[in-house]
Amino acid sequence: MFCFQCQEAAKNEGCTVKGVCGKDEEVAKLQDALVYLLKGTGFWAKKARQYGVTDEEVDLFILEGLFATVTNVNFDAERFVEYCNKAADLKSKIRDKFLNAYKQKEDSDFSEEIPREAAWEPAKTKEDYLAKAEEDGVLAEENEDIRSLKELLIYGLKGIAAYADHAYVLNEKSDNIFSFAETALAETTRENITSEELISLVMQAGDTAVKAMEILDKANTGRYGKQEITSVNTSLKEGPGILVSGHDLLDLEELLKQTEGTGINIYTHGEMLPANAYPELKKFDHLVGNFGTAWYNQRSEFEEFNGPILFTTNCIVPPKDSYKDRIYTTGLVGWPGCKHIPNAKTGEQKDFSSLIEHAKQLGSLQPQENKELTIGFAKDQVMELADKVIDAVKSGAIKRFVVMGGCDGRHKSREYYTEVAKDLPEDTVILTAGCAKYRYNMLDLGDIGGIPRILDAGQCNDSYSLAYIALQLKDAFGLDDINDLPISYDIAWYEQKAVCVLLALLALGVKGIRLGPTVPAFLSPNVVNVLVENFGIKPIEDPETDIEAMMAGK
Ligand code: FSO
Ligand code: SF4
Repeated sequence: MFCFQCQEAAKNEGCTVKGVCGKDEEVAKLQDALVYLLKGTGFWAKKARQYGVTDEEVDLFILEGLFATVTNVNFDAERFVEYCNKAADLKSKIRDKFLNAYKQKEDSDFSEEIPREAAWEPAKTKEDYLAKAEEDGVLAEENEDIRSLKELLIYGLKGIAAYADHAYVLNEKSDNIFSFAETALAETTRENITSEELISLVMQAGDTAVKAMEILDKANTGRYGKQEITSVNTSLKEGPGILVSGHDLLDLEELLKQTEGTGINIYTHGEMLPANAYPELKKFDHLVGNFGTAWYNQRSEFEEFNGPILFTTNCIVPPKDSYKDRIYTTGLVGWPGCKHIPNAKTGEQKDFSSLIEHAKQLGSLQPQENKELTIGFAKDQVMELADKVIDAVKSGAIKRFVVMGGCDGRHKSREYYTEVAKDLPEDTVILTAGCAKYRYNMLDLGDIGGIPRILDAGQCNDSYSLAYIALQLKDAFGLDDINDLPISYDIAWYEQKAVCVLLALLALGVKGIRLGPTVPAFLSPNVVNVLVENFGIKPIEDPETDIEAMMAGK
């Protein structure tokens, strides 16, 4: 196998025998085969669009297929065989629609050369998919820079797909996103594509990432209201409980409805924490708080939580036998041997009854001493404080904002982010989103004139809020350039949604981002140079050096 899509790629080069995440060779190859089929599907879907033909089943499956291959989402080989089969069927479906439309319009059969991804007719067996991945995996592209740019594009697209899929289940969609995903996939099949063309596509991916986060924000706030400043309980209470992880607010909402009046308490974990700040979710009294921290701590935290655990999206890590029977997956998540709750029919809710029965059987959790965490500083809430924030900047009470959003992860080097948070001068405010916050959100950093020194906007997709706040401040201060604001970016990345967020920030014109804890293994030295020269991206150094530089606006 070969995979280098996340920050924890072995030796910061690539996983070759087994993934650090737990992905085995078979699943890695099936994921490669799926992406290969999606590229072929994208080729035909792009052609069809040129003839006015679209197919929403195809558009949606492209998002779902890409999302399923994000790090830590799905480890179940059988599910990937099913996804590959579906991709092959939909590829044929959209191809046939295009061929018909072409013939009708051109009065002849389509006879142009087609790329191998579009031409492949799999035998629809696991063996065939594995053989294809062996012959045509990531390393099949020999030019290191082209490979690097293609993968940067595909990984950004995986993040876009995840956010667009979350929006879709909440009835928000964008044809521009479908169309861009198909174009980008199709373009990666071109043998003669140049670096310049790929860089242009990567920039367009950044614009599309902004759009994806924007529609997801609209979907979330439209259905659940604007996040409110909320003090969240972070300890266990008497009574049975279910822990909900991942990012899918609709799954959480349906589970809350189905557990109302049962005596079962619902807790969030990891990236589900911000759910506690949405009025239409916090109105459920039995949403009692958040338990645990970032995704990689689940192997110890889930042992402590004696109830069922529902994974709605990433990040699942290899479960221990001590709690494996309490793990339930849903949506695109999968782990072999763990119970999976299937999608509902259109217009119906998912059936969580097995999970609910399991919680009742397991009985009460072990109560703990209460601790609180303050969240809910997404764009609308911060804008309500805008006057206060602007005054504090003008008076010099706030010298600088430091955006420390992104992901948390296993590496010890991520202690850097705790140290930076602790050592930043007291006239700084940290803006955060994503699971990166768990490195410092329990620190008591106080406030500046009532403005907390850590403002948590929510999930990683709520980085949109952080960009929005920056753009509003730019206008409020009458500046021409977002980079003239007293804001530094010290971003932590782990998986492909963070790649999407990074591309979004670049598309918004943000320069001088620090990216850590390591520079992505999939970026070739030449591609790193392009990012350094055009956007001033830099690696992190030590906390002291970086704090000094950031305070000097560098
Ligand atoms: Fe991070 Fe990833 Fe969002 Fe996590 S982008 S690692 S649990 O998925 O979620 O902040
Ligand atoms: Fe390795 Fe990351 Fe790929 Fe998993 S997703 S196999 S840890 S590079």
